[in-house]
Amino acid sequence: MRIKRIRGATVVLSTRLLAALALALAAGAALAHDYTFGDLRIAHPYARPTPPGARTGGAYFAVRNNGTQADRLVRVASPAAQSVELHSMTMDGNLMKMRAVPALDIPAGVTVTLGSGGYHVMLVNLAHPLTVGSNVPLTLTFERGGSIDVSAPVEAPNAGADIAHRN
Ligand SMILES: [Cu+2]
Repeated sequence: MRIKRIRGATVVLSTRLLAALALALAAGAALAHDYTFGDLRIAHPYARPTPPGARTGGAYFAVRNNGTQADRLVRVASPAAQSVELHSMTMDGNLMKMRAVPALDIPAGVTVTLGSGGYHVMLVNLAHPLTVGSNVPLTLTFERGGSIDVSAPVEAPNAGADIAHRN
């Protein structure tokens, strides 16, 4: 909880609002890609372009759990790839290790961001390369919250800083 004084008036900014603002800033101009369903909010899904011949690609988003009970992301599906896996990435000395995780915990009141901390959606055996401007449909399934279809635009790595970006 942070309290700010403006001209004698006390403005109380809730931690939830601050988190939302932080998320909004992180997501930049791509806020239009938000999906709210039940207690969950999916912010700024995106995928990265892949070079020709690449078999795998990565997709990312943030999940906010506004509820009072923990949830879990248990499955991601996409017609863009033969299979879709949830991965964590950790450093083992100088070695980057990716491993499949069966589910991703989304605690109550918490935003879990794929892309930071090493979590990502791995698209395995892509149907075709992911090109900037195309969209990757993803179906996210949560243990409590159920399933939602989102569209992840393929964005170049610097697109987050591009204020003119819109889809
Ligand atoms: Cu991976």
